Amino acid sequence: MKKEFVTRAYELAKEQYAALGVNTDEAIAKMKDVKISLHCWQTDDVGGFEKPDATLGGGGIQCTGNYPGKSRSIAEMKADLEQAMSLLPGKQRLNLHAIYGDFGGQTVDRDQIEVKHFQTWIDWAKKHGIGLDFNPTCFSHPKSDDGFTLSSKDESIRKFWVDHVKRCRVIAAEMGKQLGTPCVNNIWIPDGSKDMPVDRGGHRAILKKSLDEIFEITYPKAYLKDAVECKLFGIGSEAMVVGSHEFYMGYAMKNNKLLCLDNGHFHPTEQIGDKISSCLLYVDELLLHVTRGVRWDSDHVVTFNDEIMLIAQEVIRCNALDRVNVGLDYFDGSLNRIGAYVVGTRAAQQAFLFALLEPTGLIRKFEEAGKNFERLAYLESMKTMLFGAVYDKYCLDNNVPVGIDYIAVIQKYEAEVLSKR
Ligand code: RNT
Ligand code: ZN
Repeated sequence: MKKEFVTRAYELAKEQYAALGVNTDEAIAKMKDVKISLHCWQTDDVGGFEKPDATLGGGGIQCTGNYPGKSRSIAEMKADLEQAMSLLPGKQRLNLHAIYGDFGGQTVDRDQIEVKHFQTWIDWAKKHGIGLDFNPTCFSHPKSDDGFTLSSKDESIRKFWVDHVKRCRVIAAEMGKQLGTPCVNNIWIPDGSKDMPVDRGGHRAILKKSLDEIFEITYPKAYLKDAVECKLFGIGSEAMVVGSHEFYMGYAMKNNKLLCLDNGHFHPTEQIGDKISSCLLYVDELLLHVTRGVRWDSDHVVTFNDEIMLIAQEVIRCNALDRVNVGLDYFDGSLNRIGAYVVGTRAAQQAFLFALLEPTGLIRKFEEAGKNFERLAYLESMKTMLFGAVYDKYCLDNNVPVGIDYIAVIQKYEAEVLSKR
């Protein structure tokens, strides 16, 4: 898109927002604090680079679609991430799962992973000036096949996963230390039961015990932030998920951990945007897993929809950008995967920029005066303001393609790189 066109449209938008007391330049400047953590697993449908190859399974999560071009090695994954990041304004972070270590063709079981297996990732992140986040991988493994990991009644299995997660914390803390920005290590486990269990309590007590063991060692918060992720149900764990919302909300509050809210993990009409202001009263920080569930936790590519808008609005309205860590968590194998990153990340960024452009103080006055029509009219009118021109200016300022211009770049990468895989 022509630079001159973007600038002209922005001038109009700036005037339009200024009439409501909103400073668009300030909103754009504030976007430097919106650092979205890109989930590496969209490049390869959560496959990982272990030997022997793990295939996504045993976790109640599923990636559908077989669009060609998924990454098959760390080199390809890095190239894909660099391509995606080159099309995104601002700085992102990278969120790694433990199955993406640089294992050099060796078989390294999950309870054996070490910092050295992730040093090349740390160096890569350093080179790009980005932070890393991390996740234990407690699925896609023979020891997760019976559906229980940290809450398993089989002591050897439980111990194996406790060891894995402990090692992940060592690695994550080292990532944070070397990169000078805390690494969020997020624990999600698949544990649950397809049909009605009679010992929900037993498994939850075991999970609590495992977490207590895992967190025995403390690391400086400047290096490591521990998060725990709840879920309502998964495929094969429809009747009970051990790590439910109440379980982790309680655990995070009591032990001052980050609570991870994934917007695919609740009843379809529940809004995690509504939960943010409550949770922030009781925990220091949150981790958000931003996704798009269609009828279930289907992990579709994020779009600029009401759900994501409410999430971003509540973070901004609560003035909590510095207490909310934002990561993406979707995996769709049915479309160009680089495109999936760019569409989803841009949508999440747009939600934050949109929220930063809200004249919240003005609307709150209507609310407090009981003027509900005026409040609704303002909220609706915000949707048709010249918002796109402000996001375009943000892209222009960051020297990345504006509007639809990134599509051609991705098509070229597909023709030259992805289609040859
Ligand atoms: C699964 C959780 C979890 C995973 C990733 C791959 O339902 O959302 O966060 O998606 O760990
Ligand atoms: Zn998640």
